[in-house]
Amino acid sequence: NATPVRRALLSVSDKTGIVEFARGLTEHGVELLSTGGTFRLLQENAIAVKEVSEHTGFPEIMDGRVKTLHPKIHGGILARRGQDDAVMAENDITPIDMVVVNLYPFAATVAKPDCTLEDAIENIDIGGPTMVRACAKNHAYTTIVVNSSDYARVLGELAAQDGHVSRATRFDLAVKAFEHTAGYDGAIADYLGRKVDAADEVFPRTFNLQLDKKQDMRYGENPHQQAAFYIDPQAREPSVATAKMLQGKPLSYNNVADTDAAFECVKAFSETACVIVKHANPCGVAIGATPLAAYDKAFATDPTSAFGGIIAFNTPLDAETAQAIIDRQFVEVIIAPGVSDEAAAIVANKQNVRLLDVSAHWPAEQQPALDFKRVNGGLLVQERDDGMVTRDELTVVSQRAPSEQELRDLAFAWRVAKFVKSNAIVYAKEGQTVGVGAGQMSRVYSAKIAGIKAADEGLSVPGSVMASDAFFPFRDGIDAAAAAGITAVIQPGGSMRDQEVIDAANEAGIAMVFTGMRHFRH
Ligand code: 93A
Repeated sequence: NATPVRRALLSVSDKTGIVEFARGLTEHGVELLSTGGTFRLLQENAIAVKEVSEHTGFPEIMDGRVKTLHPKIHGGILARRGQDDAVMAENDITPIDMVVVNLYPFAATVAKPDCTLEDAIENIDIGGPTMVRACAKNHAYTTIVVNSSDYARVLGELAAQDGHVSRATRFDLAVKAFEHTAGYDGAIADYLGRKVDAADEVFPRTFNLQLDKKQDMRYGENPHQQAAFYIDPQAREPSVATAKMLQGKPLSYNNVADTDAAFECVKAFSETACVIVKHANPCGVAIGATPLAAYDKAFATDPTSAFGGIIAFNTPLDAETAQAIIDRQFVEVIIAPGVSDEAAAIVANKQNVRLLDVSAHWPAEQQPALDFKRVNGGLLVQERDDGMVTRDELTVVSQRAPSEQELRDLAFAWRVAKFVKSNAIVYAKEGQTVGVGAGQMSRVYSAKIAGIKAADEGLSVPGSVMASDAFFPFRDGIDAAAAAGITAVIQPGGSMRDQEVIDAANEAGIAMVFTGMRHFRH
């Protein structure tokens, strides 16, 4: 095992807890070296400390750009104890057994709206990461501490192990140290990458995703695939990533994916709404006067698929709704912005149900976000589909204009269609999905499926409206809708054969509006 910690170098930007930690170190007989600001703080607190410049015999120069970059520092950190002793003695290098460093606050600096390129550059720490990496590399002999949350653990070990830090802890801290510097360089590359040709390049040249592991999973999409869930540590929007789990088995891979689909969809509504998702698609969506009314209607769309589904609300879960769900169906996940105590107690009768509360981040404030799609060997990156047309942006293209009720249903169906996998067809009536056709390779089949589902569940299609996530390439989709009794259609328009499609609508007395915006979702 390594020698006891005799000398430590402390150089921190974030000075949280450093005084107490330094004092603790001196109580174990550790000699302290420190840089300008850290040195002064320790001195003010009557802690025995020596300035790095005194140790090296070389002053801190260039406004601090060169303070610890010296062979007496790096030799002291990197020396292999036993093996390099002679060369150390020859060059008057004494060992440094512990390095306590956190870096210039680059991310916080560039997050400030008035940050200039010069500010950013000055906040690129060079000496800090150099020491961190040197010390982490030499963890067989040395201890690197980059996070104030580890101070107590280190002092605890010194106390328990007669001034030593265990090999396991030194190794663990070294891993954390490299994670720290990797994240740091990632943030710099990200920031500078965005500056390059910023005028015509929206996306940076390289992507550095720093994600923190939230949980390991028993398995992935299938039992033979291992999996874990990583989240963006900056995420503030209410989501499956920021949700608080109130009860239930750990979320599975498919649970997370489906909960995301359900909750992102229900967030799109300003009215009280409920979304039930199965296999990444909404199988029932409804708005209602109460959460229970919305749930009843959403469930009625497709009770068969709702079995084992994920249920999302955009209002707190109340007792009557919780009771209705538990009495009626097998449910994997319920997610809502708040859960009443009574509702929580009711769900507690089914311990396997995963109950997620997103109220900590509610109301939903949409942040600009990116979407990623993996392809073999790469990643497709795009802005999230945050587009949504308003009523005034709709163009009536049919002879008959939609009625007020039809317009409301068209707006509702359009909102749902955005969250259904393409080709997406949604039949809706009075704030309720009547049939959903998802993920078909041809639009006309999605339309047929929406109709079949409605018929199978005993819902009558006549009088419903239809939304299509992209334009109809041919009139057959409209003909099928007309045969089913659809009275109004919302779609982006923009097909070569738009006129043929409009003619089909007019022949059937269908009102049709164009959105001018499509919502593919694959
Ligand atoms: O400007 S630096 O890249 N040059 C250095 O030689 C150096 N050594 C330590 N920045 C350097 N540091 C950083 O100074 C540390 O990483 C730490 O964040 C900060 C502590 O400075 P002070 O003790 O003066 O507050």
